[in-house]
Amino acid sequence: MADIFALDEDERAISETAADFAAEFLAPNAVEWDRTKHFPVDVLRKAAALGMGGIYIAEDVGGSGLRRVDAVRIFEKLAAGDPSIAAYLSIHNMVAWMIDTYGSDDQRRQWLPALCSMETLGSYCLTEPGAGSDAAALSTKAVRDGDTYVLNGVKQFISGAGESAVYVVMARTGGPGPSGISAFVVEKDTPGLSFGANEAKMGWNAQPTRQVILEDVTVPAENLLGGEGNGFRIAMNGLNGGRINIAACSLGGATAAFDAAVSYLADRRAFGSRLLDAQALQFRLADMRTDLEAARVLLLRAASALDADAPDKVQLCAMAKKFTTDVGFTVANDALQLLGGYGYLSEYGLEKIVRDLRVHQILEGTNEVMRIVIARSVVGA
Ligand code: FAD
Ligand code: 2MC
Repeated sequence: MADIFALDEDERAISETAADFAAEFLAPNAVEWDRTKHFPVDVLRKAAALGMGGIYIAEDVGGSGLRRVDAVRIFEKLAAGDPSIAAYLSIHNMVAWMIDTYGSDDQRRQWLPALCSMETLGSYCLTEPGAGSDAAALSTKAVRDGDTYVLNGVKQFISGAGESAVYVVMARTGGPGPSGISAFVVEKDTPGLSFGANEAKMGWNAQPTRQVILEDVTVPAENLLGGEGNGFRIAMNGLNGGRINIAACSLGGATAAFDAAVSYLADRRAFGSRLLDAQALQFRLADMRTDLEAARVLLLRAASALDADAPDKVQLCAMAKKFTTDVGFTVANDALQLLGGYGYLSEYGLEKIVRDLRVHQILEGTNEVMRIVIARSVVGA
């Protein structure tokens, strides 16, 4: 097995490309995009031109054909520039992967080239007002009518909604529970599809979050992905990769906050010396650095398990998501503390990172749900 900790020349080039992109196009604008709630689609398309619109999508439809270990390294680097934009890109990649993996050749050719170039953007629609953690209780309905399906329901908290052209929507075609759920591709211009207001949020302000409202939305039967009754499994398999990508976004954001704190402490003088010389603060930095490295190791372990389709991939992705997003938030919040009052000012960028990383403990499965997944693997349920 390849050593996931030793990067070869190609892997280093991929990682450096993402880091350079983040430094040039994301970091200088992140605070302003957060303040103005600007979703920079033009910059996303620039990332796509470098292959980041379809990182682990097959090359025949415009993807980059890379592995999950490459993807988490890319998302970590991008998030060091802006966690919110990196996280949207991760959701877009998850949507593209679901179509690539479960779609027919016709479906792949219909939607993936434009998704990979990010000429069109993708959104993932699982959560509903009445069904979040208990996703298999969703109530959006899809009823077969001749050569079409008619969808009715409301999806809640949908990232990219209103801007995306392609919505992968999980809806009920059968009885209660996971086996009654199917996945559909719904295009933005379909009559009956509308969007709620852009939610006012604590963080993730550089990407929109809206309800997706489906009122007698009629799609061709060919928009069904992977056959009736397979939607929940498709949604969950998408989320395994989504969870480690979000974790990578926490790692990148927290690493940027940590680096900023170290630089600040090296410059800041108090009580006759540099704050960086205070051993109490050095010990704090040592703990933060250790936690980040531990998170990185677990994340690469989970990504590698996903690449290998290992039997324990689901729980490893859940562990990496829980551990890394908790560590990421704590490290970013500690970094803010190390800047004293300046950490609290917007212009230093740290409070934005803390706000962005907070939601990673909630979405793509809350960290309580991650414990459910891990615990089931322990008790054998
Ligand atoms: P609930 O399920 O109501 O949970 C409330 C609390 O109870 C949580 O702390 C939860 O962990 C806890 N809890 C629930 N059940 C249990 C249990 N059995 N044991 C212990 N604790 C439990 N969804 C999408 O489908 N697509 C998106 O693009 C998307 N983007 C999002 C963007 C943002 C900014 C946000 C905030 C959310 C987004 N979501 C998206 C939704 C997100 O996945 C859900 O918010 C999340 O899964 C939790 O669901 P909920 O909010 O309904 O909370
Ligand atoms: N990977 C692959 N398959 C999975 C899976 C996973 N991660 N999780 C469940 N499955 C399969 C499972 O193996 C089972 O298959 P089978 O019928 O062949 O045995 C089937 O799916 C049903 O699973 P469960 O019996 O475990 O279903 P249950 O209703 O108990 O729920 C739970 C499981 C709680 C883990 C699931 O509902 C869940 O993950 N909830 C959280 C929802 C979530 O993550 N939402 C995120 C929305 S997206 C978002 O936030 C964004 C920002 C994009």
